Amino acid sequence: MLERSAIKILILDDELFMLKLLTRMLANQGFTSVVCCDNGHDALVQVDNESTRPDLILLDLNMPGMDGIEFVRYLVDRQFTGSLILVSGEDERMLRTAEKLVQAHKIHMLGYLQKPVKPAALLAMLTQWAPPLPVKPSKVKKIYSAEEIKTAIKEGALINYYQPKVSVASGAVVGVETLVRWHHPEDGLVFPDQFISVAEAHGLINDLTRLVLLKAFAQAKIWQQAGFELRVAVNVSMDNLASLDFQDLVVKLAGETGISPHKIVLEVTESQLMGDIRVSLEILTRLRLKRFHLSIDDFGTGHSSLAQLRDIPFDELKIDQGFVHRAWKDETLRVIYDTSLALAKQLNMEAVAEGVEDRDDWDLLRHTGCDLAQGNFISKPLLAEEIPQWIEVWLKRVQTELAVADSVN
Ligand code: G
Ligand code: G
Ligand code: MN
Repeated sequence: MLERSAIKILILDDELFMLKLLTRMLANQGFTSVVCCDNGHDALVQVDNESTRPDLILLDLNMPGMDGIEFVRYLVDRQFTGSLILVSGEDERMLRTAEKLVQAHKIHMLGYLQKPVKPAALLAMLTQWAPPLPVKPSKVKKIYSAEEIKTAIKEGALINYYQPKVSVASGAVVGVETLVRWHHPEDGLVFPDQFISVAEAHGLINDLTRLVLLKAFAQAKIWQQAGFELRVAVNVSMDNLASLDFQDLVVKLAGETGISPHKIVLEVTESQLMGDIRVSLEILTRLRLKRFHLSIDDFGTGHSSLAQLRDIPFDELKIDQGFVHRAWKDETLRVIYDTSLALAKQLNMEAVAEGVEDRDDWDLLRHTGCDLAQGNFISKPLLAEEIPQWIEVWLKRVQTELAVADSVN
């Protein structure tokens, strides 16, 4: 561990008073290698010179000339590997937004401090400082060509994973969401964000979805015969809903496998702006009439929106993970989460919270009466054959650790 006096700290703030105050606070705690700058240009000179390059920067957001956000962009250009603490008089929401931005740029953030800065808060943040890890060359996400995806579909290299959805009140395992992955011969496990949009753009999404549906329905049958009553959800791209053949396909496949429609959920996300929605509306309405369940996925993001809620008879609303994880402690997220939940209830839909990652998230769902939960706290997506064993372990966990039954009457 580096001595406090050896950690190079740069303070960038246009107010002389703040520079003095922070320098004093730091010195009181033994941080004595401190350089002050009252403008971004001077600070960049420090960053550019290897001998003065700081390990840690305390950065003010609001400065005349180059503001804090612009300064961060220049740090990115310079591949700055040190850490950052934002110090600002802006309100909490503004600071949180700035923090998100910095993190999106992959610059290490220790956190933000609101002015007036409390010495204890500053110290708490400083003690989290650690030397940067050696930079690994960041793995560039490979995007695959249409030809490669076509081959993968043809050769059956796409494998369905299944992520459990459980009842928040009882802990019962209600169903699973099918999430497709590609078992690539050289690259290993490839995730849908690396091939779904290419499949959509090159007219391959129908073939892909047909394969996913076929396997998911066959699997649903196997579970049914083994005594597991699971609803099986499949993600449907809006591009799938461009031709009336889709509804025939779903009805036919369900009929052939002998799965009753109410055991099947179609999760719909609108990934691009729709032109003519009459066809998709007709498909979804007819599927709903046949008692297939319809779910609006990633609610609150992109185009999964109020207009869709108005137009399409959904049975289920999935609150996007971006509004669930940490909603128990973040006021803005909490308001969006509560509102989405209330919308679902008032429109008689089941609410599913996605991205439940820890016990605090789970407890929020319990207190607020969300219907279903999905996320890594419950289980990551699994292979079909792992599901029975997982259910056994989960039900034990429900009884012991989660003590769900005690408040369910
Ligand atoms: O876990 P994950 O990385 O698998 O999923 C990423 C995204 O890919 C999710 O938004 C999910 O809706 C989407 N996705 C997963 N499987 C399918 C599929 O079979 N079809 C479509 N259209 N999207 C899918
Ligand atoms: O279809 P949809 O966009 O809802 O797909 C769910 C996505 O979220 C998948 O990529 C899945 O792997 C991912 N996921 C599932 N549970 C969690 C979780 O608890 N946390 C995070 N960050 N992602 C999750
Ligand atoms: Mn989904």
